[in-house]
Amino acid sequence: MILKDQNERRKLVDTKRHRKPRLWLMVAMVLALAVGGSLIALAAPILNDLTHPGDTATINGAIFEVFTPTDPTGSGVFGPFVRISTNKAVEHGYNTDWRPLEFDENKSKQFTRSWLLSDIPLIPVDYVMYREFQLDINQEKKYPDSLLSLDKLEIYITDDPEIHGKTDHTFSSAASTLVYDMDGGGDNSVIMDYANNEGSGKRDLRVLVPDDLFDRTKQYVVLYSLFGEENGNNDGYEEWGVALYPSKSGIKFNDLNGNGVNDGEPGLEGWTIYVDYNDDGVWDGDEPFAITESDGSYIINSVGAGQPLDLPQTWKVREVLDEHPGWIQTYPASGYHEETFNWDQDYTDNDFGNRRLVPDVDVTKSVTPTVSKATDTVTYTITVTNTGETMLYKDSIIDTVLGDLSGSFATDLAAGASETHTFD
Ligand SMILES: [Ca+2]
Ligand SMILES: [Ca+2]
Ligand SMILES: [Ca+2]
Ligand SMILES: [Ca+2]
Repeated sequence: MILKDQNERRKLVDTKRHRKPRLWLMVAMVLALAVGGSLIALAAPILNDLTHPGDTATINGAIFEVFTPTDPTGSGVFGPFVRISTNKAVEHGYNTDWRPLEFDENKSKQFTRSWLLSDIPLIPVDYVMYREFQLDINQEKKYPDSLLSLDKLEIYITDDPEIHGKTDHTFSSAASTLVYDMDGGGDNSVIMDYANNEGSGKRDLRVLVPDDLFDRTKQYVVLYSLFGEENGNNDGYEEWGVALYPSKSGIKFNDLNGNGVNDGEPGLEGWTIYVDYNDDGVWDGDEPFAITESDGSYIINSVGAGQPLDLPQTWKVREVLDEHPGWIQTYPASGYHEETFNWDQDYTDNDFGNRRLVPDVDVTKSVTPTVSKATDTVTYTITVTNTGETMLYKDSIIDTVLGDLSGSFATDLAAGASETHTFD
């Protein structure tokens, strides 16, 4: 009973403790309204309260989410690319290979370095692709010191891994393009609480930036962030990076001879292959996928992204067959590949074979009586049989004597079925 009481009390304390930032948000909103009605442009930033598990905010098109993964920390799971570590209340920095570093970044190449766009995970949300960035914060445990604000987040692309000379929204050393700015649609801050996922390496926030903002001809991503203007930085570093998700790849082949084996047959382009997280046989909007290339190859990156589960996990990989009527799958025999996915692994040779069903038709015509004179009435019998493997869709049925008979026949004729009509 005592234990229960303690738990109850802790819950109460937690509830109380977490209520405060919500009030702040309301105050900020009231302030914003008040300022909006006056002529003085003294706008405080919009405070986005992301202090509770499950909190999300969409800021200038990017999705910010409180993130409390349970995976183990360290290499092989998380790839850091900029660590900001000072004891200053306000701290900032960006990733580059250039030394000396300009702001408050950790100088180790293990933690602050250039990062390829191709190594930023691509994940779907409602079938739209986003680039996923993750943030690990470290603060004092005790509220309100556990709170930290993220006040600036700017993401650039460039071809220079040693870019430097940061000024207002640009760099002096090399060309760059601003892809995303958290303050681009108005001044915003995100308030986070370290207590949600305590510990170094335990990430606290993930940010999803629409992939179509990124110019894929540029190689490197540069992420600049600033913390502590609203809720000051204290104990411990802040670090941005990416989860090292597993990938899945294979070839989709046109199994021309239908033997379920790839005999060097041509690839099939434009087919969707996906990881069926919920095993319902349907490609859902949050399930990672790839479209096969002209040679039939595909690679699904970021398997496991968006899932609250730690890896390893076992999931089935399927193709979307119903986007291709008239085709059947010949490989794998089960209809899917089943794979146990673990961090930072590439799973290959998950091939799919398909064959186009062969269409064929047979039409017969007979007449009674077989011998007649000009004034006799004769009856013609016409039979259409689907002798192919796939459904037939009627275009037209025209007889040289009887004319257009299309209206007498049904629109569809299943494989193996036949339809007979008589005409006088
Ligand atoms: Ca801001
Ligand atoms: Ca800190
Ligand atoms: Ca074959
Ligand atoms: Ca599914």
